[in-house]
Amino acid sequence: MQQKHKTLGEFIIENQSEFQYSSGELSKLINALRLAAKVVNHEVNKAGLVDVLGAAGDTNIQGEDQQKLDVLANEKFIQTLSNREIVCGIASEEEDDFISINSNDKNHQNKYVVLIDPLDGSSNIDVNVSVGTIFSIYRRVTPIGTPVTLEDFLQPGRDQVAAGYIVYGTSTMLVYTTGHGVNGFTLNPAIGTFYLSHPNMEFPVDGKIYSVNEGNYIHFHQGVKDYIKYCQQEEGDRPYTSRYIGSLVSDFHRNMIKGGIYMYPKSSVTEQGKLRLLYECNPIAFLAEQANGLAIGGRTRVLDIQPTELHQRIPFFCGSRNMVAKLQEFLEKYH
Ligand code: P6P
Repeated sequence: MQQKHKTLGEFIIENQSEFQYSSGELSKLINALRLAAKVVNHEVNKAGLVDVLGAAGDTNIQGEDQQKLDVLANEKFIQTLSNREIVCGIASEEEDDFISINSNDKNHQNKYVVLIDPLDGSSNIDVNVSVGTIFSIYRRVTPIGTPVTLEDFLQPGRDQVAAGYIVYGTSTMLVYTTGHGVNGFTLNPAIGTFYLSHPNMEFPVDGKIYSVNEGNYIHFHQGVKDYIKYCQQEEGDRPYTSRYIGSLVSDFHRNMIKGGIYMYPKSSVTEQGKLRLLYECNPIAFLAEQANGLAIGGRTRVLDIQPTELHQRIPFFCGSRNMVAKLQEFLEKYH
């Protein structure tokens, strides 16, 4: 069968051997995320009917409580993952603490934990701009059969077994890696099937797009300011184009296809940065490196950062290899 017409289900089965030591659980886990993505996609796509369905907090025309979409997305992903007893723990941007999934069957040997940002950029929903779900999967490090601990979640990004995102854009795509490259699947909403539309996704080594909220410019580190000015100078293939959607998944997805760099620096306002290490930066960094790009948290490789807190924030820069390397030159000047 041609690569491009393969469904996500067929792709998972064909690549089962990639999931080292997995007895099919990781495949079941990716399948569960696929199901939850379709449910959330349905809700996101009808969000524009708020006047008809009622805004969050109201009761909709069916008399149901209308939930905020990020709360609903959180519930759908947690429910889907918990019901199938394929994970032993879940951490979410929407949950203060991690959730331990106590399996009923004592012999059940769940060995994976999932960390998730159920609906990143959800403030864009009200203005009909694309949003995304980001997920990160690890093998637990504490003994199988015992309740998970914080240690199972505070693992460096280099130990992820899989990571990916769903982007709810002009079309809905699921993009993920298990450490063997990055593959993108587009949903055919008419039949609810994801098809392999972007095999072996890779960042162009160079790019001409920079993505940053320039409204924060005055608060940035001098090295970041100098790099932004470098992007704007008229020389060689510059000035570059500025594109910033305000949705990490969307900016990252576009830059991976076209080439570019995404930056969320720390600043005098956000002293640690804004993005969360565990369920935003680590999964996106894993994808970036698997797509021949780079991801740094300033002077360090994101995937080498040892997490200390569930919701910790870091400065985040990722994208085309040569663009991130050039930024690093500017950052090094001031250390
Ligand atoms: P700002 C969305 O809230 C998010 O976490 C990312 O998806 C996005 O890139 C960034 O924050 C936008 O933040 O401060 O520029 O509005």
